[in-house]
Amino acid sequence: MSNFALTTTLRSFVPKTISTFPRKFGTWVALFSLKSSLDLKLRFKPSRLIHMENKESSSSRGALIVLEGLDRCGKTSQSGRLYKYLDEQGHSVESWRFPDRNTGVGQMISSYLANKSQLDDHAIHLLFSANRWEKRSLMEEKLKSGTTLIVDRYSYSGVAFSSAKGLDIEWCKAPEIGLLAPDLVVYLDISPEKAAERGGYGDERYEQLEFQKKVAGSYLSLRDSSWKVIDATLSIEDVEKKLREVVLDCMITCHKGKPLSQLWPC
Ligand code: NYM
Ligand code: MG
Repeated sequence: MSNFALTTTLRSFVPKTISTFPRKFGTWVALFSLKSSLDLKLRFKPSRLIHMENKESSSSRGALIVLEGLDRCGKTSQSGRLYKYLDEQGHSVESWRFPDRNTGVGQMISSYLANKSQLDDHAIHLLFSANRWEKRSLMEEKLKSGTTLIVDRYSYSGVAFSSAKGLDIEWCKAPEIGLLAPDLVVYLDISPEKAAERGGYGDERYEQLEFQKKVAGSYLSLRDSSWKVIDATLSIEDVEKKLREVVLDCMITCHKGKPLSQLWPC
């Protein structure tokens, strides 16, 4: 593509009202050239199987990127590295995680995970869900204002961990209905045995091999073809590289106006 054609194409992606246009424009040029150097083609695949009711009108926005996986799969390190990279590239990006232990609900969850309090399995499931609901409107605001969110665990953790305890999977999904659907779910794939070898588990509830095996099974039944699965046993750098590729792809689609949608997959 000639420089002129590339410039014209990019201009049509960038709202004229963005006051940071020159910086953003440079960023997107960098992003596109990085992508072409990776020889990646834009993929305009249909949205994953998600109810599309309450569709938002198309406008440029940030991407909702979710990282999922077993405990010790490397999600938290990779979220941090991805955040740093995107931030340095000049993107508006934030790093989030669930549970968000800073809220009142989050503190109840934290105390439960630390075995300092006991709760019925259904009750703690609903608290995890409430913890996402209390951040929902802020999440929507950030995305619409153009900020990309990298989220370490989301609804899939909620369903995978609770259903691994034996709760009905449809019951587990129900309180998540209406939360924002991720634009990308990346699953960092590692066997429960290999994850357990990684410096051992901490003292938190759920950090036990037998339970993690059940969680791995639950994740498997939740996965659909839209998930990007990355081998989490590769080197940190290789995982990071693969992660960047799928994330940049997704960010472009959202920047071009992919509508926001809601959980849950049909
Ligand atoms: N967890 C996390 C759940 O059981 N349900 C949820 O909805 C979420 C978001 O909390 N073992 C579990 C998974 C983890 C634990 O998360 C704490 P982390 O990412 O290890 O701090
Ligand atoms: Mg953990």
